[in-house]
Amino acid sequence: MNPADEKGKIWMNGEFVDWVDAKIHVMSHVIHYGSSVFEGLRCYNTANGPATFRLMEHMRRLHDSAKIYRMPIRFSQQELFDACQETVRVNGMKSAYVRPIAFRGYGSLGVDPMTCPVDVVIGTMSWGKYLGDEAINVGVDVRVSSWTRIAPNTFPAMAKCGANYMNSQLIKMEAMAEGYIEGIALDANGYVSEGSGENIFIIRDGKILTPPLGASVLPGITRDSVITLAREMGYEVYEQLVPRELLYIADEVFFTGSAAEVSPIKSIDKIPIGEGKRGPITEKLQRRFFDIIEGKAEDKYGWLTYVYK
Ligand code: PPE
Repeated sequence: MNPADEKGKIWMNGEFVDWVDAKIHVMSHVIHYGSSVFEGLRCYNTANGPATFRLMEHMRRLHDSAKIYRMPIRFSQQELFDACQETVRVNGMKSAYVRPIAFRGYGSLGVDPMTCPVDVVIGTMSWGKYLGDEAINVGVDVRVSSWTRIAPNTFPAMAKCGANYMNSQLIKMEAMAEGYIEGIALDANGYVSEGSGENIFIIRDGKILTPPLGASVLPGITRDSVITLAREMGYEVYEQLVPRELLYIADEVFFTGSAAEVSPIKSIDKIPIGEGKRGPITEKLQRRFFDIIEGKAEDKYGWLTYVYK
């Protein structure tokens, strides 16, 4: 954690508490069983002031994740939306990574969570480039993971649940232990799924492909943004199953995510992708995406919510 962040406040169940005091009991359900649902989004310091990106969509997905896990959240999407904005304001941040999380708290142990309270917390922190400083311009080297993504009817991939990230950690740690920045997981049928914390896009012959929701992917909000922008720019975009080998013969491949933004992939399993550097369509999509989040282009979809106005 950044020491400056630790001087700030955390929103806990409707009240602000000092960062250092924002604690839960070690016997809380979430610690033992991974029973949390969470979000991650960025607040950008745009040319017109700090603004959160697609905040309502993130609050909707938080509620969706909670619903899948029968977890009652006592704050509406609008209340959580307002609380996120307020947390950025209270901490006086210009840019931030915002992390709302709902979890089964302290009550009883045992798998049945129903007697535990559902607590909701929002923290803000500074977070630089997710895949390293060079990732955005140069691209990253990744491998296909030996770990399969969570399979259908095991963990619901559409829910952003804390426990899903045990699978993500296996993917990430294996990749890093072998000198790669990230891993790409295949789904239970061997088709391309996603990264440990990113969706993936593949470009060949000018057409843009991304795995469908049925391939055990998180319905990424950046994924949706890139699909929207790519179609607006005249590209054909298909949500379709992607065989592993298509990765190697793609012209361009990139990751998307709130933390990763739009990050090009320059090699997979040591095979160079295209010319082994960021490709031209990826660069155009990045430019369009960054122009919006930097406040340089018109926000025609209403994706930004200004924090201090
Ligand atoms: N897939 C996974 C598994 C995932 O965790 C993320 C976000 C995405 C796709 C992209 O979703 P979206 O952010 O809505 O575009 N990963 C978050 C957490 C990463 C972390 O290390 O923590 C994020 O990017 O905030």
